[in-house]
Amino acid sequence: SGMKVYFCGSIRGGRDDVALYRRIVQKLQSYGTVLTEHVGSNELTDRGEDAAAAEDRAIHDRDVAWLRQSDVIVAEVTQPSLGVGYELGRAVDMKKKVFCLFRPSSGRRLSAMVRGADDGELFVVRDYSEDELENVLDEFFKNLKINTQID
Ligand code: 6K6
Repeated sequence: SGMKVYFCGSIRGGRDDVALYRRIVQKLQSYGTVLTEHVGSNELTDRGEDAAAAEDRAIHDRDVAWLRQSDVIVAEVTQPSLGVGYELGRAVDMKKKVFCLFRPSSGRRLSAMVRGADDGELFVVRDYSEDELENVLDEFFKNLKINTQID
């Protein structure tokens, strides 16, 4: 499959959900190439210490280039992250297909700027619980293949 998937999840916003990000990345790899595997990496902390010498500018520029190359953006938005919010805004501007996953069981309320961006087509927000994760992704990618010619 030649589909390029860009996955967004919190890094400096906090790594509470990293185990879930790993699960998402693993599932996404069954649909295509995941450009941002590191978001699900256990070695990466919220200080981003794995960046070592990598400058923030280099991270930003590479991620924006990957966003541009991607066919679809999947974001886990339960843990608030400025970087993820920024990526979603850039993705909307690029008219990319965006799928946001939010867990109401967190007790949080998703930002109106993300929830309110849902247009039922290019930008979709899906509330889910952890046990539904794989099914929710399967359903989304099944419809994506029907509605677009990406495979
Ligand atoms: C480089 C190599 C491994 O780790 C690093 C350092 N940090 C980042 N590397 C790659 N992408 C990053 C890094 N920091 C943020 N991002 C992007 O922003 C990711 O694609 C995430 O979806 C998002 C997280 O933003 P913050 O604000 O929570 O850090």
